Amino acid sequence: KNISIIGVPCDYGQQRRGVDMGPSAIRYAGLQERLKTLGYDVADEGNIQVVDFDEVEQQDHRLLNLEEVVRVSTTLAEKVDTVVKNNRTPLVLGGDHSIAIGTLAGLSVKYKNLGVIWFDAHADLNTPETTPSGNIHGMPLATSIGLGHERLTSILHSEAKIKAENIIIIGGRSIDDGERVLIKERGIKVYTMHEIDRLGMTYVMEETLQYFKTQQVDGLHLSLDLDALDPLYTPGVGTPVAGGISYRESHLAMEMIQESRLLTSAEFVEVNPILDERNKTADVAVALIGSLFGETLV
Ligand code: DIR
Ligand code: MN
Ligand code: MN
Ligand code: MN
Repeated sequence: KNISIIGVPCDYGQQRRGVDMGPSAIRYAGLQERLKTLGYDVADEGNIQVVDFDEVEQQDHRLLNLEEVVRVSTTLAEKVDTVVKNNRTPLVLGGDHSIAIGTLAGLSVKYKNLGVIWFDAHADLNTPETTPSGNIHGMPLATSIGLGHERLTSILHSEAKIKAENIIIIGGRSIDDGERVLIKERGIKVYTMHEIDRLGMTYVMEETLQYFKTQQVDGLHLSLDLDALDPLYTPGVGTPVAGGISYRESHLAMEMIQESRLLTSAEFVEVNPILDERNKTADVAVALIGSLFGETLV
């Protein structure tokens, strides 16, 4: 029962400032105490160093802040790899979702058949060719299956970091045209809000966890973008989308992941305190982390 917290104060994957304060907001919401109460040995590894300058000279409008994202991803990947080698569970705090490029690269050193649960309103499957925004936080899943700019796909090593068949996206409701094509081409599994409404979260999670058992994954990573939840509960995110996962549905999902005993790492991203209401979104993040790591109601 060892957890290592890694903060990544990165806001280079999108264009709204403030998400770099996410790690502080989540820590301030009582993360360490919450995990210690559950009996974990918690080590806070501090933050990955992110050079803070908001004027970047050369800009490729399809890959904004590319060099900065590459630098953060590389440092984070090495850190995650070290934590895993020390037999500790990495818990990564964002920062925008571009940081998942580094997290997954780091995990790929040990885990060769990693399962990934991607809780998000978005699919994050854009490439420089399909991106409507140029924001790299819309690209981490595509990058991790080996698609996109070589500088991003070759972090730590040049192979794909995860397999397309080992990805399950949950909560999708804002998916771009290019992402739809990729989802069909690669057969990527997506439970949109439609399936969650129709089948219920219990069924969705049972099927998800059963799938990863059948795939005999050697690890399971949860990448949770707070915009997966309805903005009613998590207003402090850069790209809120109405009609999201409810507070209880999200907790149920966390509790079921805990029950499965499959989880080997997690990351919580896109908390933006500037856009938030009294740290509400960070509070929800910490409550979800509590459920994910074993808090129960009685
Ligand atoms: C959109 C937004 N699909 C893009 N992506 C976001 O810019 O690629 N991901 N917000 O979390
Ligand atoms: Mn900044
Ligand atoms: Mn995302
Ligand atoms: Mn999102």
